[in-house]
Amino acid sequence: MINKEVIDKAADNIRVLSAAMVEKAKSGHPGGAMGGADFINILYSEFLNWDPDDMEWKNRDRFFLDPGHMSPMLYSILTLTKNYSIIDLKNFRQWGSPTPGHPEREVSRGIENTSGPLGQGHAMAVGAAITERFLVARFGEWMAHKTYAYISDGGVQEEISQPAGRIAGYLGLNNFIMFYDSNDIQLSTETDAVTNEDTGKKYEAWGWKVITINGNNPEEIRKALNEANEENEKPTLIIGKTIMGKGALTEDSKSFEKQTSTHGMPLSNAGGSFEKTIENLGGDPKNPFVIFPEVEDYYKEVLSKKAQNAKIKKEEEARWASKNPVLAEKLGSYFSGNAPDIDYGNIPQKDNAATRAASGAVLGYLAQNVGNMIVASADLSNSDKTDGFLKFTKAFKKGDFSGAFFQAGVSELTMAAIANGMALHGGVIAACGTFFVFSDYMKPAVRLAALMGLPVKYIWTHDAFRVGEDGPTHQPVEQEAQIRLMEQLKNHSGENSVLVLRPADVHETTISWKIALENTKTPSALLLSRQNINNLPAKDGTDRFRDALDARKGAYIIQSVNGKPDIVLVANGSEVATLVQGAEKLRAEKGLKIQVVSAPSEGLFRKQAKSYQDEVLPANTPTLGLTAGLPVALNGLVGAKGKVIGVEQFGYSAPYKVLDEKFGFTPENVFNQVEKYLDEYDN
Ligand SMILES: Cc1ncc(C[n+]2csc(CCOP(=O)(O)OP(=O)(O)O)c2C)c(N)n1
Repeated sequence: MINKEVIDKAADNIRVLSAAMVEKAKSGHPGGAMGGADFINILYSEFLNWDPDDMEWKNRDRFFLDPGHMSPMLYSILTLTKNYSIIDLKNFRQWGSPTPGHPEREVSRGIENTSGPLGQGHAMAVGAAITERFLVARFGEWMAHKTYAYISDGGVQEEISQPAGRIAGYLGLNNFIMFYDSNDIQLSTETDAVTNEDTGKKYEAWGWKVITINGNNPEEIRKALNEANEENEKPTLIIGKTIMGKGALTEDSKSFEKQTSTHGMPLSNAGGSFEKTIENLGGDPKNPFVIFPEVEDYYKEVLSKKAQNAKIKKEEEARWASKNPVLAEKLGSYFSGNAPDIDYGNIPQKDNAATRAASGAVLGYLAQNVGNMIVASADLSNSDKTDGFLKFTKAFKKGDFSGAFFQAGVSELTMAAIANGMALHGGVIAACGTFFVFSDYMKPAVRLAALMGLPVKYIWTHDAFRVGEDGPTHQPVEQEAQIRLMEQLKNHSGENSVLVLRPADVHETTISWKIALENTKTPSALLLSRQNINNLPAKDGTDRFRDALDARKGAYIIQSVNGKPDIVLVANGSEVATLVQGAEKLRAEKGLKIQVVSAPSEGLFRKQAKSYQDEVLPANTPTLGLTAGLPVALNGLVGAKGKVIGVEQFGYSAPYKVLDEKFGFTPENVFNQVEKYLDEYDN
């Protein structure tokens, strides 16, 4: 029988620590953390399965926090579980501390996901829950585990919650349990200033089981979690009505609960009394950073039970592994995070095809040769050519996760956040596709993938105005420059936070997929053409695939000259083929010595030796770039005296060949522009 008193004491301890952290840091969010303490305490002590001695244990239950501003609650519970120290709590929000304002993924300490941008945390959890089902379908129920998410009013209001709720309900993710901390207070107002929806009914309509409880009552929490754990058809939403700032008092010992001001500032700044509150919660205002002795003892017991349970589960795994050595090895390789071993030269490509079609061909090969890849599309699989993958598998369905395709529906941001959750869960390679122009809808999740260093693959097709008649709404112009900014932004390991590849023909597309799959440290983006592109010429006329392997250096010479070139022409994607044609004419009619360069990734190129960079883009040589995007996308490559021909306005609706003419993306215009530029350069 669990001692009720110690349970309440532990929750109060979380409140004391949370309030104290924020007070000491002079910034942060105490109110929500204090209200959620009862739930988090019951979840961690009685339900969540993990191995305190092996935090990265692949079969652990996952806990995803959505409102990252409630980090004090998470750090406090993870201090009771010995993943953080009191010193870490005292250094909350300080330079170099492991306790940043919003949690940053650190699995070894129990932080599954970076959170802060509201809504994404629980959508990532949906991705983890899907992944668990995917793996269970392949390796067996012995590796089943639960995924828990914690959401708040802000997350429920965010747009992303709609498809996340729809998808979890549609797929019948009964392994997914979400607690909604419903305290009726948000940042600047109470919730009734912005909403009167019946959230429970909304989730029920999506196919969820919904349980409403007093979220500060341990017995009700326990009962709801038990029910949710027994549910075998649907995801469960536990709506916990909680009290913001539970236990807070004013200077004259009146209640200071349910105050909007406690959302985002220290209690004393918010109008309450830190000292009175700490006393009220059983702490010592002069020394609040303390784990109460009985709570310490209690959590010691909790941890030993967790370790014991994990041991039993691991023994079960060992029995399974000894009976299924081949599967066990496969499972190990899936969780290694290593790139799959693929013979890329064996992937058949049709000459002169669109790079999206070439990507589809690669995906078809991967579907048959990589057992742990999940590909998604936001209702564009036949256009973004992720159907190349789908042809060899099937889409996930409620109760059937034996396929490997995720039909996300029209919900790009959610798809990207779910892909993040898949990568966070581990054991799979996640890829997702849509039109490049709609990468704008995905950006917040791409940014988190970049920050967390998740190797998600983005398949962005229809990469330029050549989508044609669909017009400017569908014609990316500034998108390449935007995503290439992320190539320049370093992650906390000092790497380019995103790898961006815009291949120039079908063979470079195969190689770009190779580079993307071998990039296991950051997200990779493939920018792919809608229209056909002529294969680039092979250097000695024999093996273009072999030449394209040089794409690994980010930029490489397609056509070289003896001695110093008169001009270097540089581009990526389909513009390289246009340069090659223009160069032909210039050589024939002007006798110029022209070096043509394909530069699928400036980020990769800048990592090469200086001597290589100088060879590809020699200094003091006229250099002209051609891009179907904003010129800034190539400015860094052409250098100070270089020139870029690009697109500087939104597109127009017309057949793409007409647009090529109108915008000057023709060999003739390359010819004219080079002449003009060389005149300017010399003068
Ligand atoms: C996408 C996004 N928009 C805005 C914010 C800023 N923000 C942080 S918390 C919050 C209000 C949410 O309140 P709630 O989720 O109810 O948390 P509580 O007040 O209960 O702590 C807002 C607008 C954010 N973190 N993320």
